[in-house]
Amino acid sequence: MTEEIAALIEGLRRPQKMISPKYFYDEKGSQLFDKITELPEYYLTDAELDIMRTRVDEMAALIGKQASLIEFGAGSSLKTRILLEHLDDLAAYVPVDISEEHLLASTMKIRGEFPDLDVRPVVADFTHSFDLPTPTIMPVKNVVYFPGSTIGNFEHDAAMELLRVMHTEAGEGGALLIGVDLQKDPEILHDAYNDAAGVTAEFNLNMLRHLNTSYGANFDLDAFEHRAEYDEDEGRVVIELVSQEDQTFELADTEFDIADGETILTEYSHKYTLEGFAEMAAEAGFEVAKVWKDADDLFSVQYCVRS
Ligand code: AVJ
Repeated sequence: MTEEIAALIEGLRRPQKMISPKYFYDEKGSQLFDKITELPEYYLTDAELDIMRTRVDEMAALIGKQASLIEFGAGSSLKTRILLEHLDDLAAYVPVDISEEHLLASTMKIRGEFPDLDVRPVVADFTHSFDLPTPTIMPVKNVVYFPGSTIGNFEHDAAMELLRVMHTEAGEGGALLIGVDLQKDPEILHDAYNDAAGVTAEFNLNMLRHLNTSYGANFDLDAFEHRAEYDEDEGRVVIELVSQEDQTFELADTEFDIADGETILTEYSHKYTLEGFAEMAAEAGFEVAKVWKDADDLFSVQYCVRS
């Protein structure tokens, strides 16, 4: 049995069954996520893009000349391209992703659009420290870029670990530019994860389809329902699949029982206060030097320097 299958089985054997959100993103899941980003209720992408478009010159000034931009994730998103367009004097752009296929596709796209940029992709699991490539030009500093509030998927301890990896990769004099979603009116949060068109529900259920087709599972997709609720005390949206009956399912020749009303946790999406995030950043050795927010204070992009 692979380590990956063992981890999946371990998650499903817990009192609170869970499957990692990384299983959302097969081809269909990635398409559904793109659709989510276009939903009227899903404010995150619009707000972050708005911040990038209006404040990118300030970001470029802080990043400075001849920096190496290290993106945690494959990159080639619109946000990354806005940033790259305004950083005309980068030593290198280093996208880091665990999926080689994904990474090479986005690297080709970026190279096509930015022929003068030194693009140095790294295949690595960025939750652990990794070796950086040696660009042709010696960078003045490293700036880690982590957009999308993907940090929100990680529970506190894991988020701290990730911030520490970023601190390591940033190195002496380095910085972090990170998208951080903010705590807000619970109704706005509820709607963002319970859209009227049902795309988020489809995205959540698609995880089971993905496990059926690629991991030897036999989930009955009609016997589960999407649930997303904001837990105000924990400051996070809890996304689950709720079993609609007492049933049994299989994954990699292992059987599991799930009761009527029992849930499988598929994702946390943590929302932060500015103080709460600054505290975590400080604990990882970063000082928040600048915070940009959209006009409605929904989302933030933060520039953190090694303290
Ligand atoms: C990609 C983790 C930022 O938490 O909002 C969107 C994923 N899940 N709708 C988020 C997601 C359901 C998204 N992140």
